[in-house]
Amino acid sequence: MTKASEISITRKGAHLGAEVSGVDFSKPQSNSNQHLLFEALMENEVLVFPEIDITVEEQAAFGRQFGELSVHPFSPHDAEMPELIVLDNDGERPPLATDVWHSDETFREVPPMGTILRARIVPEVGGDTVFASMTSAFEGLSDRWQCFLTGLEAVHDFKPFRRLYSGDPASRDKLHAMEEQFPNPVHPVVRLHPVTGKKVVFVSPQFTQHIKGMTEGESQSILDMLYRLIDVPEYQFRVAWKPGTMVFWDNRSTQHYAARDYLPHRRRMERVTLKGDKVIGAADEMADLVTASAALNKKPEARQQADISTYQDTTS
Ligand SMILES: O=C(O)CCC(=O)C(=O)O
Ligand SMILES: [Fe+2]
Repeated sequence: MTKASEISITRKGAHLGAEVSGVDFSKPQSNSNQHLLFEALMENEVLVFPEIDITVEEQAAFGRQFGELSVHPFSPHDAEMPELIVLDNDGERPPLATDVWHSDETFREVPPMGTILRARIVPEVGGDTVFASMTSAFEGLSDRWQCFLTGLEAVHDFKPFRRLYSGDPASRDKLHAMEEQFPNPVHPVVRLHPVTGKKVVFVSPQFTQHIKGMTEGESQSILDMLYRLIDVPEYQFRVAWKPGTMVFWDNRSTQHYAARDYLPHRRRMERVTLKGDKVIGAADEMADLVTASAALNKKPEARQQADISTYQDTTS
């Protein structure tokens, strides 16, 4: 257990997941508490704050201390606070597709860095959310698979949200507009975590369409093999929500699945999402090393220029 000032962090899952207590959400976190929580998120990938009594404004203010909040382009959002997503489901209003493994919004060129979700109304049984460490999934692969996957790229798509625009011509026009606004991004299959430097499997059944440069059969076989890793119980951590439980997850290193086993009962969750950074592939890191080492073999005046451009490439 880590303790600093009044905050304590207790690891709960073997590969990911920790419980955090002692955070005062009624005021901004001190620099040292912010640092402690951020480090805890990087180390544990999923932080659970059990049964806290805060408003959505306090939840949003807490999130803003770790980055800018984003507005989801498809999910209906709150009129007063567009960064807030309310997931209020029951038998009449079932969830759209949160019971498919995913990292949030990888249909964006720059997907979120993290998500903060808080339970308001929970069913008596069911409605758990399962998280998987994609860092552990990568680490569990053999060297041969790790090498083979590094450098592959996959096309992502806002697949489940397409069904919101079925039907009349006006909806189809809107869909085309969304396709123009959110063209399918290409992300590395193995992502380099921008903070920890760890490698992460970054494909999901929810948003990944195909692996580039392969036949459909080849792409699907590899994706199926990678999706099976998400199902490995050892890589998972399960959250059983109580009213007030809040979870902050690192969206770059984990995936999640919201069990749909509580319908027709009601479950209401409130979410804010933090903007992320451009996805860097593990192969890009290797390419940078190759560029840097090539630069060292150049004549001195050329070396200086090459060093500067290498630096700019990695920080832009
Ligand atoms: O309802 C949940 O537990 C998770 C829903 C979800 O996928 C999300 O908020 O990103
Ligand atoms: Fe999600």
